[in-house]
Amino acid sequence: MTTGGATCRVEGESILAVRGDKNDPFSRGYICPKAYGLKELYHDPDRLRGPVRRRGREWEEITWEQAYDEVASRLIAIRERYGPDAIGMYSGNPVVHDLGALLYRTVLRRALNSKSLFNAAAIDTLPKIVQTGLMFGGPFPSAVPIPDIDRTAYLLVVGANPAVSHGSLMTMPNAPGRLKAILKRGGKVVVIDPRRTETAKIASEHHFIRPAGDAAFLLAIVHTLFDEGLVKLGAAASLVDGLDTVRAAARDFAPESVATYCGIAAPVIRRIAREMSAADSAACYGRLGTCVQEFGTLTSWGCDLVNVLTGNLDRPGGVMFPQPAASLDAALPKGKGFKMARWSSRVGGQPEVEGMIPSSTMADEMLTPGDGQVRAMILLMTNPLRSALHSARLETAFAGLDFLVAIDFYINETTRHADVILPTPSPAELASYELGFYHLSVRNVAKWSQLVVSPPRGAPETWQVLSTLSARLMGLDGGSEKDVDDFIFRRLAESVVREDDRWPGLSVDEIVTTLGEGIGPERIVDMLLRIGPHGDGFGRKPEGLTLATVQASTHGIDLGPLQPRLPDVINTAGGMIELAPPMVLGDLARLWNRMMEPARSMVLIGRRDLRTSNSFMHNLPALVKGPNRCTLQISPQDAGEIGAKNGSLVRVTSRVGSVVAPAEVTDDLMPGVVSLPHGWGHDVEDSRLTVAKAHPGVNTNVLTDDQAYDIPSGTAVLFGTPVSVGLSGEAPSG
Ligand SMILES: Nc1nc2c(c(=O)[nH]1)N[C@H]1C(S)=C(S)[C@@H](COP(=O)(O)OP(=O)(O)OC[C@H]3O[C@@H](n4cnc5c(=O)[nH]c(N)nc54)[C@H](O)[C@@H]3O)O[C@H]1N2
Ligand SMILES: Nc1nc2c(c(=O)[nH]1)N[C@H]1C(S)=C(S)[C@@H](COP(=O)(O)OP(=O)(O)OC[C@H]3O[C@@H](n4cnc5c(=O)[nH]c(N)nc54)[C@H](O)[C@@H]3O)O[C@H]1N2
Ligand SMILES: [Mo]
Repeated sequence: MTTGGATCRVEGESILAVRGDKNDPFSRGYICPKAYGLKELYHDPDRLRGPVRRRGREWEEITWEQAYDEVASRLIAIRERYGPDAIGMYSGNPVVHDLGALLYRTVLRRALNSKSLFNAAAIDTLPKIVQTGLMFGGPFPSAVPIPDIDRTAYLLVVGANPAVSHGSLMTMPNAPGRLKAILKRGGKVVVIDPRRTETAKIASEHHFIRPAGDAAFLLAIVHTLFDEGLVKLGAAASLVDGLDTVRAAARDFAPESVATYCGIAAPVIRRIAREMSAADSAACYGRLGTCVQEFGTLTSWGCDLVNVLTGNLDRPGGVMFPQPAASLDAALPKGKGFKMARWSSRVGGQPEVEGMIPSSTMADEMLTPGDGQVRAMILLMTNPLRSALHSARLETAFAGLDFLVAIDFYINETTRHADVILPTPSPAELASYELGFYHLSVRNVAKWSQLVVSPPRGAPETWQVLSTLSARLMGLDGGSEKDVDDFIFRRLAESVVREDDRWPGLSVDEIVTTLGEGIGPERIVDMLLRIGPHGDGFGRKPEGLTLATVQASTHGIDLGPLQPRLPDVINTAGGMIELAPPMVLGDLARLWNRMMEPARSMVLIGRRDLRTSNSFMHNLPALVKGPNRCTLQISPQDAGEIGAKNGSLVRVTSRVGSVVAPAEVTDDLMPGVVSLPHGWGHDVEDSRLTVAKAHPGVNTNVLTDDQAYDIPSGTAVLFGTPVSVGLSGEAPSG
């Protein structure tokens, strides 16, 4: 049985082993450590198999019918009393891997009709969404240029650690192998990071940067390109607006002026600019370190300016736009791809972006009385009390809600506050198709992964839970599941099929009739594949893809390397790449002011390791065994100053909180920077996480500050929190 890039050996209801699938054309046998977790997650006795309701400090098992009744009646009562915005929803990171959740959360959002919609993307990607939306026109994710890593001659990695994370906005199996292949073919990988990461250790060179120094560093590259006459636009040549404005904006950012602030010497910055301009192809890739920092939008902009101005947008080996076989963005009207700031968050005034408000606003919206105050929350696969900023304030906010429902399979630090928990099956029990990630993938591929084991009898799939809740909230509960799904499917078909589309004469009626027997995510993916760029157009191109042909190819279909398609992607109102969006330029003064301030003496950044997936894999013995990984990494110089040695307990204090963690002294860290991983702190009594509680670690988001955010996008600062550190006499918290 194969799933994702993995093959699983199954006997009865047990998963015996998980291995890489050597015949998968994309992964070639490599699987991410998370896939190894499939088996342990499936067998984890702490994982909920049916809905539970809280009774004081106890949990009682209830039927699905009781659960739906309770959730719907409580939510409807709150909506009637306080209006739709009083019900918030936060959809978390695992949603992107759960096809049913990804497709049917949209339905639930429509049913809620609330402005209080939070999203993991609004904690980790908003600056990129805003910047690519303004520059290229959106919608996210189809306007994000992705490094063509398999063909590039020069990769500049800024604030990302793909060797551990497998990329994300450059999704790929076997990132270390692909990075090494660049060097093997004579290319170069340059890493800019305050930590000498696993990626840096593979790279040709690594430079420490002071956290949040990136916007200045990238603008200094842009400055150099103009200053030394190296600007070339390549495929973008006839498609850019605002080149002179960029030149003027970069004038003040000479490498010599920013070197002290960002910590990278001027000659190095100039050399990188020259090398990128001269390389046969080059790509600048930024990820979390460019997003969850003080200047996320400016930094994300800087990355793509470098890509455009070195002639690398939309060329093989540069950054390119994937063309997924199935996409929900199929039919947005041209020029209307991206929307933001149609309203602002009620309390902090942060702009809405594509219907989401930044997660930095969540506690405010829950705690501040008044019209529109959030009084109930729906959590869809998220653990914000460990993954979102300023945990203490958020804890108060969640504890004070009138009603909380979690669609989740653990009773963890957040869901313990829930009134009802609705567990959906574990990933091994669901078929999957990476609808979201194929937009960000370094190759065009299409693979349907069958479920490995069947969910228990009577247990609904994720889409069924979301569809049932949506139906009840919309007052459609009289109809059968099939009736409701037919209704949902028709609405979706109407939104993705355009008259001037690639399939002449194809109508919604024809689609709905042809797929009339189907139900759930499979039917939707079938439609999206068939109307997609490689599809069969409902028989109009018989050799094209359908769900059946994709499913029949157990190892996945390779649709080849990324292809140039810039004119197709640009979706701004003016039809041009907006190199200098006013909203982005407007933030330069803030950067400039910051550069004039004295440097912060100590700041905290995050860290991922191979055996984590944010906060939720710590209950799996194979993924937590071994030495404690929740350590405070600190440079020898800083450790010396406070008298800390390996293992010394160090207190880290920010404006909003304080934690104690064991020191790990390492010259991998830049002096003036300390690093703690996130997702730990499994230290609350009433969670049900037996294994995680035995390896609690500390919660770094006790320290992150709700008043620190990137202004244009509202994104919380998770990296670069000013802290003080000192030896602690006490036992570690937790
Ligand atoms: N194993 C594993 N893989 C994962 C995840 C996981 O939890 N575990 N999470 C997934 C998720 S949700 C995401 S979003 C992706 C994230 O993917 P990545 O962004 O590749 O992952 P991070 O390790 O957070 O890398 C961010 C890097 O930015 C650096 N950094 C911090 N501050 C700054 C700064 O100011 N400037 C610069 N230049 N660098 C800075 C950090 O040291 C770190 O190396 O990973 C995904 N993959
Ligand atoms: N300080 C700091 N904070 C960070 C980060 C950082 O680098 N530093 N990274 C940030 C990033 S990039 C992200 S994306 C967020 C992620 O943060 P979250 O979106 O909160 O993701 P997780 O922490 O993985 O929590 C996932 C939740 O979903 C549940 N779950 C997991 N899989 C499934 C499933 O298949 N079905 C069901 N029903 N439930 C499931 C788990 O039990 C858990 O409660 O964290 C952010 N927080
Ligand atoms: Mo993320």
